[in-house]
Amino acid sequence: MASLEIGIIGLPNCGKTTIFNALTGAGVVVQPYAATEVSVNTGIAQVPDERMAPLATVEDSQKLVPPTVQLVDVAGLQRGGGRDGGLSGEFLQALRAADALIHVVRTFEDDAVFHVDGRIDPAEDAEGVDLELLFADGMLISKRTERLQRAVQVGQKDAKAEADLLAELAAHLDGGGTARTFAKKDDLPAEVQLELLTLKPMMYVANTSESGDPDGVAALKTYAGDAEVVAVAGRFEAELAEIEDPEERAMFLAEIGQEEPSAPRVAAAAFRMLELITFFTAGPKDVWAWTIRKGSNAVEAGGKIHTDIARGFIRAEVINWKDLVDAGSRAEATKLGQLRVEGKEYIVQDGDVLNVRFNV
Ligand SMILES: Nc1nc2c(ncn2[C@@H]2O[C@H](COP(=O)(O)OP(=O)(O)O)[C@@H](O)[C@H]2O)c(=O)[nH]1
Ligand SMILES: [Mg+2]
Repeated sequence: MASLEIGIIGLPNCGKTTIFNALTGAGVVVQPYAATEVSVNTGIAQVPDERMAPLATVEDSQKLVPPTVQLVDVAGLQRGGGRDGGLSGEFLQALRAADALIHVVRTFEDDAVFHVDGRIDPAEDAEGVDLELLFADGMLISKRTERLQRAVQVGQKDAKAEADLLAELAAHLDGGGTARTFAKKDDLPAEVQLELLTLKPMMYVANTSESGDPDGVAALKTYAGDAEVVAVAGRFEAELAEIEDPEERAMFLAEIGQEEPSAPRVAAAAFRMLELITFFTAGPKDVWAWTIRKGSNAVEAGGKIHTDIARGFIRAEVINWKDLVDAGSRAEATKLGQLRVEGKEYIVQDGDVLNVRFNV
């Protein structure tokens, strides 16, 4: 899997760029009364993993290489946009390229920050944006159905089957469902699957004031149902991201009673929604964290490190990171019988440390 790309969406002024800055430390200028023109900021967020430092100690590693995700701050979503002629092509293009979406919802109160409806209502705001995504998908389906008509009329079976499936999906969306909850989603043509916005995994970030806005966050959680909701004090954390000195950062965080920045919590939730797990490779040079789909086998994991490794795979030595840290060294872990030898079919587990043997 190439670098994972997560699109950040939400109403104008809900704090997308601020959250983007908090997560990437990119220091992109926020515009207080943001215009709605499309603009796309792209940044790389490192995903800190607290298991890496103890591993580095055991292996005497010089360097930590955490996984990264690519974040894209996508402005330009307007409520009603889907109904009056559709959301802009550029906006949709940026969204459709994303592997998953983070939907930012404002819970913070601040009279100085304009809200399109002049009130704070997280559940209703979230629903408004989610409806736009549904409208965009509805448009996509009707355009595609239209293009299929000729083929259907001349009796092409495949076209008929697809048109029927699209009609079922359209009815499902009309009933308030998303493409994610459409039972036959896997039967849709691959290019349709890639373009449907409500098929993408989505999580919510509540952009809170420093007090945490418990009521607003609770309302959003009720609306979100099974979807992940992570609360982030956006403006505070965007300022935090600009502080270099670790001690000063810790003091700043303590002010709002938080131990660490939100980035790891957002990342962990994103990994859960994408069904990703992390495995490690560790040696004297460095400790690397790698992300793969849950259920991947040892060869696929090897291929993540290098295609040669997948091609020439012989076997993998595997140990759980905690067992290795507790044993204190690889030699000690081997004595304790904790270092296992696994073959190609081994399903890699979250937290595994892998040492892959391969032919070149
Ligand atoms: N009080 C407060 N203001 C915020 C917070 N997050 C963002 N803002 C302000 O809201 C305005 C819009 O934020 P921005 O990130 O540009 O929103 P976007 O249009 O969704 O990208 C800016 O003036 C931000 O400083 C927050 O957590 N608290
Ligand atoms: Mg913005």
